Formats: sequence, C-alpha cells, structure tokens
Amino acid sequence: MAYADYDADATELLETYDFLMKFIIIGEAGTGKTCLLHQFTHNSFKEHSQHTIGVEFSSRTVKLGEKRIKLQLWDTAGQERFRSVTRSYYRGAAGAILVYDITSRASFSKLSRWLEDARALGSPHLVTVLVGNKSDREEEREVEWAEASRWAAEHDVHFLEASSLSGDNVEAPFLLCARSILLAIEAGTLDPEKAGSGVSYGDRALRRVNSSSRLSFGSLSGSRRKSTTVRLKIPGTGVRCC
Ligand SMILES: Nc1nc2c(ncn2[C@@H]2O[C@H](COP(=O)(O)OP(=O)(O)OP(=O)(O)O)[C@@H](O)[C@H]2O)c(=O)[nH]1
Ligand SMILES: [Mg+2]
Repeated sequence: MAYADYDADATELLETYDFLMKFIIIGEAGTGKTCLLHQFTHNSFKEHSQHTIGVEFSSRTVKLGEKRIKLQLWDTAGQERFRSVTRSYYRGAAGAILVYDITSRASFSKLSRWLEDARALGSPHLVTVLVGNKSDREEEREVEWAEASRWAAEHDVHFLEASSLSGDNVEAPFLLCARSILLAIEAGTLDPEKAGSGVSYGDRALRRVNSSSRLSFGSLSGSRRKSTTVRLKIPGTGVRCC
C-alpha cells in the first residue's frame, strides 16, 4: 500500500469509534520513540525530550475510510533497567511500532530482540511497523534504507523512515499499522471479541450491532483532533514516574 494514500487531514477527534486498538512503541533508548509519538498526537516536535521512565500512555482517534479507530498508545522506555516493567505492557498488543535511529547502527542491531519480545507477548496477530527515525540527519546516516528494508522483509514487518523533528512520515506508521489490523478483521483472521486480540469494538460499532445485529459503518462528521497523555507510576522502581 502506498503511504501517499493516507490523508493526514482525515484524522479526527471523534466521540465514538468503531474499534479500539492497543499499540506499543518499542526500541532502543534515544531512538526518538517519545518524540515520534508526541509528533503524532500533538503535531509538534517535543523539545528537550528526556528518557522515558517506565511507560507513558496516550491516545488518538484516527479515521480510515468510514471507520473510526481509537489508538491506545503505550510509549515504553528503551533503557535496559526498565525492560521487565515495559514488557508487562506488551501483553495483548495488536500493533507494534518498532523504532531505530538511522544514525545509530547499534540501535538497528538490537531490533531482533525487541521484535522477539513483542511477538512473544503481544497478540498472536501482532502487526509490526519498523520505523527508521531521524531521517532528517542524512549526513550522519549509519543504516542504509535498503538494508533496513531487507531486514523488514526477512522479518515480515512493514518498514518506512520518518523524522519526528520535521514531521515527515510520522502519521504513516500508525495508520499503516491500524489499516493492516483492520484488514485482518475484515478478512476474518482477527476476531476483536477474542481475549488478547488487542482490539475491541467501540461504542459506535456496538450500537450498530445492537440495532441491526450486523456491523456496518456509515459516515459522521467531526474535525477536531484530541489526544490524551497519562503518566504512570512504576511499581517496584522507587521512581515516581514522569
Ligand atoms: N534530529 C532528530 N532528533 C530526534 C528525532 N527524534 C528524536 N530526536 C532526538 O533524539 C533524542 C531522544 O528522543 P526520545 O524521543 O526521548 O527517545 P526515546 O526513544 O523515547 O528514548 P527512551 O525514552 O529513553 O527510550 C532527543 O534528544 C530528541 O530531541 C528526529 O526525528 N530527528
Ligand atoms: Mg521515550
């Protein structure tokens, strides 16, 4: 699917939604996960971003065709000392945004481990999108696009490069991930009613089920974007989070 198919303006705040999907954002520390998410939810670059302590939660509702999808976004810390805490948030994730830094070969070399963990703990139908972040720093590039693209194909994940700084391609990984999950639902390979699928029906879909005993999706107007961010206290770390 061409990323150009996505229309950023089609992303809206909506009171109701058809599906709720759980996403995790994972990858080495400093790759720009928090900045990527901040750009996606706030449409601006987060200056002076500090290491994430444990996990931070935010959400955004997007529109894909006639369907409204609320994304629950779990931004995890990349630092090793938080690994056991952050892994506990992988459970039942429907989508994973796996981030490396194109100027850091070290962050690329560790991708397999992140992917293994996500596949072991996430939904059996986990959809993963690999993001090579910091594409604005071309002169310092250590990982070529072709190499990352090959890695993605070998590991059966989607791939693109983005810049949280410029905003380039920041929406695409989230929309691509949601769209792949939606296609799996429509194809019948993913059942939102199954525990651990990482997806559930939203109130809009449920209302339609109740009124017609059959799902259908009509159009509804709405134009504001809403995002929420909640910071969490991490038990056992002695740290009051964020
Ligand atoms: N040039 C450039 N810098 C970026 C970009 N995204 C993030 N950064 C910088 O990279 C550093 C780390 O960004 P974060 O978003 O905090 O990294 P993180 O992956 O969340 O790190 P942890 O929370 O420790 O796992 C910060 O100094 C950001 O300003 C980008 O697209 N381009
Ligand atoms: Mg972070």
